[in-house]
Amino acid sequence: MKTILLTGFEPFLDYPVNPTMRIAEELDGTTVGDYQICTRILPVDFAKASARLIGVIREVEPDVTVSLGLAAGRYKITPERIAVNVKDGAADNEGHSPVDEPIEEEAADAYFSTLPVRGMADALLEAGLPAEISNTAGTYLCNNVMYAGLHYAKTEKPKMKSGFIHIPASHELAIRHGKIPSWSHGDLLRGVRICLEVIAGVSKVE
Ligand code: PCA
Repeated sequence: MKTILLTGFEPFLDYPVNPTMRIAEELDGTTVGDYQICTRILPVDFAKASARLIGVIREVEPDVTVSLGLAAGRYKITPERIAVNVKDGAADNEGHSPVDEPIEEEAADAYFSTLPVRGMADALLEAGLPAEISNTAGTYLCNNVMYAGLHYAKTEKPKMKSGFIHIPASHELAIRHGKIPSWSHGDLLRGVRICLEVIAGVSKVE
């Protein structure tokens, strides 16, 4: 059986719940087609998140790495097309806020996702879930982890596919936050499963 490593993130900034955590927890150990899903939660910490991801990739040896992140304020599930070699953003959970720093010195400016971003967006729409490809994962931790996974694949593990999917807030988070659009946990979970089915080649939508 092949393996998909699925990562979520811990809560951060003024988001006391990260819906990616519950999704990762519920999908851990499940199967999609020929793939076993193995999940981990990453820290919102510029100094540790990439190294944690690479450590887990070395441990799990996945065929595919899919990272999930919360994009609070977005209305759709958005597979990310591109990761850029920039760290810049609000304070992480350790209080660090880098300004205009490269993630990797002397490395590619950007990497394209090697996940089927168009297929995932189309399958979500076909299933009645709002979705579109996003052309920016920002410059915060989500972009950082996406870049790290793709850089590792490019330099060390060329057969591994890798990429990132941003999801909207859950109702649970929206109630606590007060000012962001949200989806039910059930729809978020269904959406992520549909993306995994496209990756696994078992999506009913062609
Ligand atoms: N979203 C943030 C970091 C953690 C998360 O879930 C981001 O979009 O960068």
